[in-house]
Amino acid sequence: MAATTTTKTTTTSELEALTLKLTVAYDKEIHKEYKYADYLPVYDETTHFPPLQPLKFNDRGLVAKKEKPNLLSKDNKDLKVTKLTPVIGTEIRGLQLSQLNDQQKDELALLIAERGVVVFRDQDFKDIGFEKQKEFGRYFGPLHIHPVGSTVGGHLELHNIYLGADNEYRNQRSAKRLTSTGYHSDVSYERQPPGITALTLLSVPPTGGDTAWVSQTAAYARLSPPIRALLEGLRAEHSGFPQAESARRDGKFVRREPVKTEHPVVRVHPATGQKALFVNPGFTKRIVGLREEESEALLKLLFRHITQGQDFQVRLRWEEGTVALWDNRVTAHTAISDYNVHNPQEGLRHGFRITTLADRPTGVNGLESTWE
Ligand SMILES: O=C(O)CCC(=O)C(=O)O
Ligand SMILES: [Fe+2]
Repeated sequence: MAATTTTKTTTTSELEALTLKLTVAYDKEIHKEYKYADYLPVYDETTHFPPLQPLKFNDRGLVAKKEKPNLLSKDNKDLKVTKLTPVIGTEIRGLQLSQLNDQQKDELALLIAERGVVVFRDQDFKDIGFEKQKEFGRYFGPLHIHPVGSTVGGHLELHNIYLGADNEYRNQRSAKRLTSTGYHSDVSYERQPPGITALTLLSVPPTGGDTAWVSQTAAYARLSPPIRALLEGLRAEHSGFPQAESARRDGKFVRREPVKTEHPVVRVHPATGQKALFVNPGFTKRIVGLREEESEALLKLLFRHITQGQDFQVRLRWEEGTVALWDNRVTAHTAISDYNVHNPQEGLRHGFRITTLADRPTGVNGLESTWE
């Protein structure tokens, strides 16, 4: 892999005014003709961020009308809204995310909370430029900067999604396991973990590379009343340490020191009032206050429930122009890396994620997240 180093200075904001030392994580020669070459992954190897501070969060879904008369307007003759499954996932055609007004975005926030994931087809979103993409995300909450991941150019808030033959780091990591799937809720170890995430693919393989989500609202509702009652009184530890440690081991830069947070195991969504399981195999390490064997057994049960519950999951087949938005408070998701990155016929899968931070989780009877 040719590792090239570039230095880039931007001026629009304090963050962007920082001088970033960027190491590209791809082979420039392979992508010379690629339309979205500016979006290929780079590692910023200089900017170190202090811990995240408490932030004000105002859930846009709280002011939305339940019927969503603006987003799902009867006057829009092009609009086609399809439930992808009865339980989770809605697909929308005939609306451009880039054109939505504030009322429509508020209603969208509520729809995402209700349906877990909302998929927009035929979007121009990938072509509106970095600034408009970030501005769209910021409407829903402050943008998260990933502590270790590769990013897009000088835009640290755009988290890169790329697995190519020229990115051996990712390839080798996934080769260690029987399956590449791993359900998680994005960076759930943060004190105020993400609400809405928008994932845009710029380049979609002809087949494969789907994404799957599980409804944590449905996962919670399926449990028997005594187990629900038990879980409602518990917190679980979510940790960013293994991710940071494995990045360091692989020689990657950690731009924010990892944290551990104890979040309620059952979380109440501020806009819908719905209860959802808030544990995931990606980041949840133990249930607080239980003996080790009890915690292991309970997490094993819940992780199996989440990953095997195909009757409350949805799998998205990406198309050119697809953007998927989900609410990390009520879903977990996994990439499905089933294509051979070493075979050019199987294509390039490349995109970027915009992740918005949300509320400090609140559980049943006001149970709050805590940390040391
Ligand atoms: O690439 C994907 O399908 C999903 C990757 C992912 O976990 C994310 O974007 O948060
Ligand atoms: Fe993710």
